[in-house]
Amino acid sequence: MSASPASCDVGRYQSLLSESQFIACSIVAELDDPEDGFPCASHEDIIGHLSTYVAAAMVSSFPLWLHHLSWANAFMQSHGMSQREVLRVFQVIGKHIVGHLDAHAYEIYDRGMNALPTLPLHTPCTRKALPSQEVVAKQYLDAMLAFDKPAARAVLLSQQLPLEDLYVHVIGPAMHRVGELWQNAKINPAQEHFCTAATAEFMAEFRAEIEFKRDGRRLLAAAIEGDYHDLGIRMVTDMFEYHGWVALYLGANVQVENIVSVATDYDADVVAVSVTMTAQLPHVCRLAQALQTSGSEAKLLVGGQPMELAPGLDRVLGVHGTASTPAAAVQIARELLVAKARTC
Ligand code: B12
Repeated sequence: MSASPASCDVGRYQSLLSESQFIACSIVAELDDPEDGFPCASHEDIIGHLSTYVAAAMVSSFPLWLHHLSWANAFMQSHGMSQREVLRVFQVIGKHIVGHLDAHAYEIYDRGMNALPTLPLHTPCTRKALPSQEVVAKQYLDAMLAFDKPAARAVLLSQQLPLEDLYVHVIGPAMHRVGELWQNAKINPAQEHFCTAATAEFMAEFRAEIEFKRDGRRLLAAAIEGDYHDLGIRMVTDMFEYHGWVALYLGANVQVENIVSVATDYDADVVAVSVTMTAQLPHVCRLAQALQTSGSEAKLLVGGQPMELAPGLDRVLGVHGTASTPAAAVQIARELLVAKARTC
């Protein structure tokens, strides 16, 4: 099983990417016009919209762009902007980028603009606990939002669930719900930070219980450059270790060049990379290309939110496989290695 060559073309958007700081300044200046009386949009926010748009266009994915617009619409309105103001932000962005895009890329932007006024303000969380675990996930969430760490820990321990179930059906849905509450301004960032920190601590505690029966297969795991979300890839790594793999875990925001050099030096069988923010997809594309030219024989698995939102993205990015749960990731890795052994 070999990866198809990437069909994402990072170079095509280079002018937009390299000039995005400058373009964002012009957009912020236009939105900030005092005569307009319009609330200020931050430079950081505009860069976020621009880089997400470029990434979605680069992989020709309207669903990824629509998802971002939907997220931004809900986020901006729950933080005090009107629908008219949200529309204006994206109109001004469109005006400043149109000269940098070909017709196909601009069509994706334009379709999004047409859809924007019709997007629902509440997009329910897609990551649901199994009905049997819903109560547990809710109890865990409530304890964490109340900053009650002992109660949250007790909820997790009370069920004696297998690690995969605990991760996928309790902790995962609870963290996705934390994101939804933050997005809709229902909790403050400190609560979100506490939930993440406490969850990471619990996961470290459970990991210490894993009985290692190592069989020599080697995993290298990281969250891609620019991406600070690392709980998901930590779960994936734990599951590989649970199944006997030796894992080298590099954490969040790891530069493409470093992933490639460690994959070669460490002689990884599989490189597992997480991407949560669509804006970081160009780095995944660069990684797939760099790994291929490095001579490393490692298979590249990529997972995370955009991979779930846009089926087939693994082929566009030129990676070997994707999965939405840790156990499925281990299974795919096994299959990739079996297929590799057959072709050797
Ligand atoms: C905690 C959190 C943070 C923390 C992360 C800390 C950490 N150490 O991870 C911090 C505060 C740093 C953060 C920052 C930001 N965040 Co944040 N964050 C979250 C939150 C609430 C939880 C993430 C999480 O742990 N999820 C639980 C894990 C288990 O789920 P998962 O990642 O989906 O992983 C599963 C699968 O995808 C899969 N998987 C994952 N990786 C891999 C890899 C492989 C190889 C495979 C096979 C499978 C696989 O397996 C996992 C288990 O099933 C999410 C909400 C959400 N929907 O996830 C928002 C969320 C992702 N963040 C969001 C945003 C906007 C941001 C910021 C831009 C906010 C800001 N303005 O600063 C920044 C971006 C920073 C960056 N550049 O990365 C948005 C993204 C919106 C969008 N447009 O998509 C979300 C969705 C919140 C929301 N609803 O608005 N965030």
